[in-house]
Amino acid sequence: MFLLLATRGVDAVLGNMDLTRYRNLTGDLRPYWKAGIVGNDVVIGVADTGIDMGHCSFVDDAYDPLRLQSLFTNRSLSVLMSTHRKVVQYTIPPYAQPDFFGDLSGHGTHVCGTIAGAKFSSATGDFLNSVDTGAAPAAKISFMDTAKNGNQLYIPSIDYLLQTHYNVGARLSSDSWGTDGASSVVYDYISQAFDLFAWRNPGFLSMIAAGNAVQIAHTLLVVATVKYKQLTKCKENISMEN
Ligand SMILES: [Ca+2]
Repeated sequence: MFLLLATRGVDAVLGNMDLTRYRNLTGDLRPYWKAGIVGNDVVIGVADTGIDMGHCSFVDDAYDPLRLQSLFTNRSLSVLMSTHRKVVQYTIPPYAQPDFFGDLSGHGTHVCGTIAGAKFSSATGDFLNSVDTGAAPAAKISFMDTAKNGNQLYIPSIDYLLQTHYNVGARLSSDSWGTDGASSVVYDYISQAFDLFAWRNPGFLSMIAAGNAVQIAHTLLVVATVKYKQLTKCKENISMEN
């Protein structure tokens, strides 16, 4: 990637973040954007507490959030939205409760915003470049809503989760959640399931929260004990539903 940036005449910015740079993220400190790498034709699978589909970073006037909510009332469902500017699939697993749709906690909206959230500019027909624009503003999201409220996630089998994303073209997943406590310092069946999916699908990469317990600093817990992944940082707790 850095070689690619260099060949396009762009200096990659690695570290040295200070307050001045932090407050000027829309300047020249977006080397990937400057190189034209903004997530075009990329779908990223995410499982989390939900997405506020009326949020300015995700809303699409052709898809009324209230109508979407009515579709999900009292049932699990996968809604494909191939022309939605940001979310190509919103799905709720079979075991879900009636009120899974949406995001009361804000965690999932925050995560998806960091990844690919982008306000739409009707003037330019493109995304707005602002401090709250996600890392890949042209990318789209395949989303699995795994929480009815709060931050407790009910994750299905990992194979079901990742295959659901894979089926709509995702070759990346972002999973900003994990288990908690000392007993999670293991390579367990959840981590193994991520690796098994990667082994079966060599072009697929999962990006996983690196640690999920502030009381055990500098420690990788499930699911960050996966062997084939890229680590990020976030906090969310799960239980497994099969
Ligand atoms: Ca939800």
